[in-house]
Formats: sequence, C-alpha cells, structure tokens
Amino acid sequence: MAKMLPEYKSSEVITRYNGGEPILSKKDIPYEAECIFNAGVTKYQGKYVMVFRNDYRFDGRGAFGKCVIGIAFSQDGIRWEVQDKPFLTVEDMGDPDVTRVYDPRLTVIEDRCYLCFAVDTRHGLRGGIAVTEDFQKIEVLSLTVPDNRNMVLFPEKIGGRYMRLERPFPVYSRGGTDRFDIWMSASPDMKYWGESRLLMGVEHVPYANDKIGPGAPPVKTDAGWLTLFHAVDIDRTRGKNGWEARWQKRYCGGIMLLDLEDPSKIIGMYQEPLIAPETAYEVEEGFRTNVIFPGGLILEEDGTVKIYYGASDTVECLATARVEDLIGLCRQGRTL
Ligand code: BMA
Repeated sequence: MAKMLPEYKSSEVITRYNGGEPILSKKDIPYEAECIFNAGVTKYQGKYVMVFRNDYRFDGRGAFGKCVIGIAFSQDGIRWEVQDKPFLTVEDMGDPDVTRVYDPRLTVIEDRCYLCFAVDTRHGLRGGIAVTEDFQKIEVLSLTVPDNRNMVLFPEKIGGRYMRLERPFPVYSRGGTDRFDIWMSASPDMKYWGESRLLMGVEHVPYANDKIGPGAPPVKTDAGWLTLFHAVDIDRTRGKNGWEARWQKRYCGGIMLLDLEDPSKIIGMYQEPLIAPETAYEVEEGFRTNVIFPGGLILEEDGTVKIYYGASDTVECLATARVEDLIGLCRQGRTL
C-alpha cells in the first residue's frame, strides 16, 4: 500500500490576497478563454505587466485544444486591464513543428523585457527566450533542445554572463520516471547557453518526492537572490480529482536564497512549503487539484513582496509577504 503523505500548510508569513480569491480568471478575458493561470509578472516602464496562460476548448476528457499567452497591465499589481488580443500564439512562432506555447515568465534586464516560455513541438518540449520593448514586437532569441522548460532569467548579468534557471527532463537517466531537478546555465548574449550545472536536486527538498522546477525569476536582495520554485509530490492513494480521471500530484511553492556573486551556491532553503494548496480554488475547484505554481515575485519599495501563482491550472492568485520574513525562512534552512 502506498504511503499517505502529510497535509501541508502554507507558512504563516504568507497572506493570500482577498482570502485567496483569484486576481485573474476567465471572466476577465475579452476573448475565448477557460483556464487563466501560471502567469509571469514584472514591473516595466512604471506599470505592472502580466503574461498569462490561457487554455481553452476543453475536449471533455482531459485536454485543451487551444493554448495562448495573454497579456494584461496594472497600476497596482492587483487590478488588471487585459489587452484585447493574445500576446503570443502558436502561429506567431512561424514554425509548423510548434504545437503549444505556455507558462510565460518575465524579467526586465537593462531596460528590456525578456520572456521565457515553454514551447511544445512535435519533437519535444523546448524552453524559449524572447525579448520585447513595447509588447507588440517580439523577437525570439533562443530555443533549447528538448526536453527543457520552466526557465527563468536573473535580472542582471552575474560575472559578465546572463544567467538562467531551468528544468530539463532527464527521463532515461533518472530511472524512467519523474526525478527532475533545477539546473542553471550562463550566456554571453542570451543566444548561446552553456556552463550548465545542477543547482538543486529533487532529493534536497523534503516535501518533494517527484520533481522540482524554477518558479519565479530571482529577485535581488542584500542577503542574496531570492527565488520561488515549485515542488511536487505524488501519492498513489490520491484518486480521481477535479476534471481529470486521475491526478495524484500535489504542487507546492518553495523558497530559497542564492549567493549574489555565485548563484550556484544555495545560501538556504526553507525546509517546508512556503505555499501549499489550501483554499477551494487550490485544492478542489480547478481543472486540476492541489496545484500551486508560482511564476512571479515582485519586491516593492516598502519591503513587501507580491507572489503570483497559478491555482490548480485554472485561475491566477496573489499572496503577499515581507521580504525579511522570506529571507528569515531561507536562513532557517541554511546550507552555506
Ligand atoms: C506541469 C506544467 C504546468 C502545470 C503543472 C500542473 O507539468 O504543465 O504548466 O501547472 O504541470 O498541472
């Protein structure tokens, strides 16, 4: 009999905005939309910008026929004005091999806004990096070889190199099942990536037994680079859930602190989930269930942070915390 896994609770330092009510969902979208989630958020030219995933045309069994990346702007990071057209679609990629674009992340570097996103192709999953200055024109700079995704960029060069966190899928070499870890690579120009190394293995996260992956692009603090990741456990006793025939995973949001000069060094990682699925949206009402998928972390001038996360692949939510508290949690799990 499979082992029952414990219930997890979010850390007390986290406050769900509006009790966990979504800040963006399908009712806010002026075009065909169903599931609005896994957004990337940043501040650019005086406004908050959000790019979000929109899955629609559910086939009634377990998959969506369409997926686009939408875009919205906000003055306060809470109320959003959604643009009347999607920001990035499969057709925009101009490559017949591409079947889906999704899970976008945003990072501003040297006054330009970079987008990392996942690209499904007929020959595997690729991680894309693109740049824009006006959210109209977008230039794709690089696409990884399969299988890689969940990429996030650091907001500045470190040691003269652009840096990213990423999550390859080494299936054959990790036992033929999910055992996926967080890696990092460096680049002189955003196009050519190398110097790849392991940042954190799934076995280092006490509340994951399946896989981990980068979540929100790292934020610079005096104490180090603060970054959110997702961590997944599987419990075979979990049965039918949500709209799916079978969903046995749980996704939690975790937090860690990386060394400013050498971000391949983890200063500390909070040993428990920072955000665990708890509200109805997160636990039971979505297309999936038990999913917290963080994609945006914004540090405000008053020392608070905004954490944006997708809830159960259906809606987008917001939580807040104090940056000092997050750093404190990471230091409790100090490794350096
Ligand atoms: C992952 C990705 C995410 C999604 C998560 C939970 O593999 O597909 O986009 O949020 O699963 O379903």
